Amino acid sequence: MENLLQQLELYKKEITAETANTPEAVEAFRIKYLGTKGLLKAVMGEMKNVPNERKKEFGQLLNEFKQFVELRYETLKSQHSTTADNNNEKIDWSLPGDNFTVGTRHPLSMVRNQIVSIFQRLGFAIAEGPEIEDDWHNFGAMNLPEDHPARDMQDTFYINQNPSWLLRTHTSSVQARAMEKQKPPIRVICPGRVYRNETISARAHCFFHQIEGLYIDENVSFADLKQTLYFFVQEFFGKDTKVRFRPSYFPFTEPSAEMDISCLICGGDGCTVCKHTGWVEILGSGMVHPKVLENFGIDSNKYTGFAFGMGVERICQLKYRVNDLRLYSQNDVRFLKQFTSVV
Ligand code: 2NL
Repeated sequence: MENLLQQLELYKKEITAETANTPEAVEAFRIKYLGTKGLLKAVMGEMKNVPNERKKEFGQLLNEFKQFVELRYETLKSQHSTTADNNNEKIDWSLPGDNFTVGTRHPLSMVRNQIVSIFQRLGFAIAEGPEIEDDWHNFGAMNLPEDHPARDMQDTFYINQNPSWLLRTHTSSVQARAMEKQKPPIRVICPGRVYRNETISARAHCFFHQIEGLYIDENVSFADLKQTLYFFVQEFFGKDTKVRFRPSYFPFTEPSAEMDISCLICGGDGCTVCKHTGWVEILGSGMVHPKVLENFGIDSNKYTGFAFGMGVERICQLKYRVNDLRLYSQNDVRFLKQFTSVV
């Protein structure tokens, strides 16, 4: 028994001499002395060899030894551990928390939401569709002939694995699907991303955002088209904004017209944005071509309709004077945080 006492003293010296100065060494210390196969377990096991009359005395000694080892371990751990809660470092729980920043809506989303909600107030319902389309919904149904240049590989992204699929080049494909599903009256507004095979520059991008509208019913006239788009301009750009329509051409509408608004920047006096004309183009429109209606089994003698399409980037550029299309998709926070979102 005196042997064991001596042994304990030697162990204490050894343990005091231990200098674990990395978190790994502290863990090795724990395993060596406090682990399930460690020294403390072995020493405690000696209790069974202690005669009954000395059990109390040895029990106390071994307990002290245990506390000694555990204290040494805690000391080493607090000196060399990596985790904050093991440090003796005091935490002031009353300090105010870190602020977290709330993001803002993307300028294109804000402008899209504003435009869409104006048309919703006129009774247009939002319609969406796939970005990967087939030739029929994107081109064929829209009265684009087989040899139309827009169908060219140079202008449209076709899917390699199956070239009868493509990335939609306008959101007209969504309206095509609406005409397929519904009978007139149809009144839909279709916001979405569209793709064109363009070299990326300040003025062109391989994808952009469009909003197209379609209204088909009995007795829908060109006057309805003009009044609807005029209302939109007054709501979006303000009551002082003037509009003008110029004849144009699209394969899917006849007659077709482009709409200009009086230049927001110079008020019509002439500046670089309006190229000194006082007017800027904002959308294309027209009466839905009878062939397009008949493609969906809509009787073009009974029903007429108007349609229009605008580029969200273009409208956003006019509203916020963004002069480089690439800014919209670079996700530079210095750009994005300049727009405080309300919608
Ligand atoms: C533009 C011109 C336009 C349409 C889009 C359309 C859709 C159907 C039927 C007929 Cl389903 N037309 N859409 C019509 C005229 C112009 O977009 O410059 N967009 C950026």
